[in-house]
Amino acid sequence: TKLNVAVVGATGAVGEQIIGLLEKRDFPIDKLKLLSSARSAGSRVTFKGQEITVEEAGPDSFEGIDIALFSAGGDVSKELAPHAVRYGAVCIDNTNAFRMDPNTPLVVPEVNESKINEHQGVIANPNCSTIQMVAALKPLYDRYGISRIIVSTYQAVSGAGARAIDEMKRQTKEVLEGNDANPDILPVGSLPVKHQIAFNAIPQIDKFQDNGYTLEEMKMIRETKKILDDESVLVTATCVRIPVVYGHSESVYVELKEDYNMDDIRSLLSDAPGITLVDDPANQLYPLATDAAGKNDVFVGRLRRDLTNERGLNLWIVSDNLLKGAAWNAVQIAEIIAANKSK
Ligand code: 11C
Repeated sequence: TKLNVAVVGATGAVGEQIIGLLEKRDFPIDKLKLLSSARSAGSRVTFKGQEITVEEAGPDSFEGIDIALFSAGGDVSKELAPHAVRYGAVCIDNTNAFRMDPNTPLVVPEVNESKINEHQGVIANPNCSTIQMVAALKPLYDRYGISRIIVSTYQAVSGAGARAIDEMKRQTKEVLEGNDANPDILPVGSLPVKHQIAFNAIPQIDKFQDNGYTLEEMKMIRETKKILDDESVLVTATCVRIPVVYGHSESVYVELKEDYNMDDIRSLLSDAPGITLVDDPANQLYPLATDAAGKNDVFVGRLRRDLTNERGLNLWIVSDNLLKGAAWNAVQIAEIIAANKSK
């Protein structure tokens, strides 16, 4: 069966990757509809050798659409996803709009694929930094149980959108030429205070919440529990923006519920779908953002038993935030829906 697919936010950093993956994966598409804000409407995108004109998204853009992939910001999803559902489409939403809604499955196929079937029109794609962490930890969770996770992230600027990439490049040039960086976008476009990202590390991603954590940190905490379907897992996070273009890196301390064997951990990770183990310190091999960029997998390395806790394990988890962290996870879900429809 061939499906009619809509991409909302088609000209954004994630939208572009979604379109690229639909082509690369030869997704069974009958008609591809590309939608955006009024600002980007009218631009042309090439898909399988054909030019498609991007149209302005509105409540009536979804007639005949089977699957709608949203990545145009939470407000757009909140406004338009209900209309897409009204027209009978299944929405795969990349934003924060519906993730914690009890009626919306929050899906990472390697972790909880079966939740896809429980959707009531919308399936939420988790936050990028959450996806790569839970995908890597799932095999350990299944085998040993997890009592606690302490994560610190080193996140790429592309997570803040295409404009943030340009901003980092511009600032780098300015600073190298001896000028002021003149920060304009990061850490949060809509807040008045801006910080330099070139040659810097900013311990703020998204807005601060009343508890002193940022929204990005709270997303990692809440979404991890929902995806693992286990409120008892203790999670704390510190999220940091660094001057990398593609690929979020994470230092993760995980406390397992049972005594573990390191060789077993290695084979669990080696055998896990979507995970690539890169862990050979003798040859200085470990996951790097520059190697993960452009790839769909989650890369795991620097495995070592914690020196302060026998059941503690430290790892380094890296993945392309626009691919597994967003577009690839969404297209994976779309592929599963497409396969179910043609059964
Ligand atoms: C970042 N994680 O790196 C964010 C981007 O909730 O989907 C993704 C925001 C989201 O800035």
